[in-house]
Amino acid sequence: MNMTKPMIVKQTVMLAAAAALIGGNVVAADMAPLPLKLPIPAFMGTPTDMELGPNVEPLSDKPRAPFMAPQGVKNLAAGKKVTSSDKSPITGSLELVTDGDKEADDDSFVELHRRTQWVQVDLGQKAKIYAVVLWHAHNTYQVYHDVIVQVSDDPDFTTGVKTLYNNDFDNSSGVGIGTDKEYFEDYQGRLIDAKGAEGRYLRLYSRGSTYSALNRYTEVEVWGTPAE
Ligand SMILES: [Ca+2]
Ligand SMILES: [Ca+2]
Repeated sequence: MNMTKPMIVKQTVMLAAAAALIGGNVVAADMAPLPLKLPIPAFMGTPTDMELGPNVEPLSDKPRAPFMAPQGVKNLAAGKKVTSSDKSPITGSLELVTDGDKEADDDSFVELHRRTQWVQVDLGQKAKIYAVVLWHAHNTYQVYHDVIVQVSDDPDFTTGVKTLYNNDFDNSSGVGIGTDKEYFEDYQGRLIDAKGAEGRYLRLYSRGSTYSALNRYTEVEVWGTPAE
């Protein structure tokens, strides 16, 4: 113990010049926690009995750790144009996906038909993306199926497609098998690490939830910087 102590002190001093300690983690000085504005939690407590597959992430009662991204990143999806596989949503309109309203209210989401559907956000230009944050619906406990998030420069997603997230473990949506976890919706949304992937268009798939066969989208945020 006594022998290792001086070494740790030395490392800390060296790192202090180019880094900060945030949430117990050493972080480069040009990084900062993503400035997310979260909606009001709509429910508390534990889920009622629900039949869940083996692919569901256990519920956590802790808030999500801050996500570190380069300073100055913005939500590039704000107010941007949204298109969809569903040309006539059941309720709401596609603009609701990027209008900034993430609350769990009945007029805050667009509701698409059953089976696999997608929404697509056009960022307007190519961007370097660090995080995608997605709220389907957080009015009650539920797990969405076949959550797939892809980025491309091709609006038709036929070429240059990068998959950022895919939890369609049985390929029921036909986009390919994914190994990511299913998860419970909540007010924090799902934050997906995009690791600096580049592209202009984001496409987000789903195939109903444990609550409903329909597909709700409350908000999509795409945090990044315009690409050079
Ligand atoms: Ca919204
Ligand atoms: Ca599936």
